[in-house]
Amino acid sequence: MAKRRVAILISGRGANMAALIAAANQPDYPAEIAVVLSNRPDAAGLKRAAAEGIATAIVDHARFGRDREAFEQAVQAVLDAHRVEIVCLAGFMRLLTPGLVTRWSGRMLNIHPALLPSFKGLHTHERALAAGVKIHGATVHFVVPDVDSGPIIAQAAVPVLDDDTADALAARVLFAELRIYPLALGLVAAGQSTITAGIVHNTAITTPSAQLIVPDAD
Ligand code: 4DW
Repeated sequence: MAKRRVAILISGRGANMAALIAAANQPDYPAEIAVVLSNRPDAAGLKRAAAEGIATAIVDHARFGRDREAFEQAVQAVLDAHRVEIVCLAGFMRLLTPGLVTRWSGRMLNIHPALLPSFKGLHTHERALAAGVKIHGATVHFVVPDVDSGPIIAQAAVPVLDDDTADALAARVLFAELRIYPLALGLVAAGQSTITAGIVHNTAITTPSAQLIVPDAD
């Protein structure tokens, strides 16, 4: 089977990007990374991707001023040039307009460092600690115009420990992120994640234990 061609959009170090690249290096994985695109010319993830032999592109948002549509046209041109079929946001920090998001409906994924719909937005680990929740985690979802609101593809849970700091909790959640983002992209690329009435059905997951992802925290 032909592999789905994926773009990873980053703004920073690309921790999740690296996990997706590692997964895509496996022969049986249903996706290949066609291009890594950054809106920041200095994003450390660009060098990391290039070192893996992956094409990289920079679309510097600062060059477009307030014109988000011109920025997104340049992004779309890169996606077209690399014949991209699926887009993964991985620490990408530019809010995308409904125009681009709708164009990629059902084909654009994001990872959020919380168990959605709890803790949408920023500073999720601080807010989870302040709320006293005992289970926290990460969510991979399809991107819709409303931030952190799209259909949920996969989630991973981590425990919140009594003496946690935001940094310690963030590290535990990141470990979970690195597990579920490749899993979720694999499901979508294989056509095993379908959206019906806003709900994702993961048709290949048939046992409870296959759905419950609780990475070993230590
Ligand atoms: C996200 C949402 C909003 C901003 C940054 C990140 C989460 C992931 C994401 C990126 N682009 C997106 C999403 C999303 O979930 N949904 C859509 N697009 N539609 C954000 O507001 N960023 C601001 C800039 C921050 C910076 O440059 O540091 C901005 O003004 O774009």
